[in-house]
Amino acid sequence: MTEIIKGRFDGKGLRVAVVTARFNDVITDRLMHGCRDALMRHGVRPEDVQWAEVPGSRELAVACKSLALTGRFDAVIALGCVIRGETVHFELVANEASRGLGQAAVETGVPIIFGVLATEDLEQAFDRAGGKMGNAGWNAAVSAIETASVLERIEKGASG
Ligand code: INI
Repeated sequence: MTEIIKGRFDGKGLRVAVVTARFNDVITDRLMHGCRDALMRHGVRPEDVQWAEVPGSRELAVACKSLALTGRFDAVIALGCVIRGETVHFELVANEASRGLGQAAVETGVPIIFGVLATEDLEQAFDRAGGKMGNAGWNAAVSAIETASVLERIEKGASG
């Protein structure tokens, strides 16, 4: 029978880097707090987390890739917020962030988690940054822990 390789949600011993974009920091600060809360509650040690900040979401990919290439992290998390109502180049920034982060993950082999909100307006962003739709920073942290665990199991040849 085919076994399914599943991740664990125990973050003890996991080394994580979190890069936050400063643009729309009223939102990204909330994402960062949600992310930190989830990491700590899942057992990641504060001293095992490297925090970094970049100006905007367009800079996330290069910073995340650079951190991933150090070999010091099991997962890297990118946090940002792009709001359509506030920019004519919404698509450019959002697409660039998404494409760049995905490419960086595949190129480095390190999970780079996409915690970038792309919303129509500020209200939708608040909803997803600790409001009625939860906190995308929290979700990104949990995704990082699970994905790092799946990769570890694949590398060890373990399953189940
Ligand atoms: N960066 C964001 O993270 N969100 C945005 O909504 C945004 N807007 O509206 O333009 C934004 N722009 C800045 C961009 O990410 C870069 O920092 C900038 O272009 C310099 O490279």
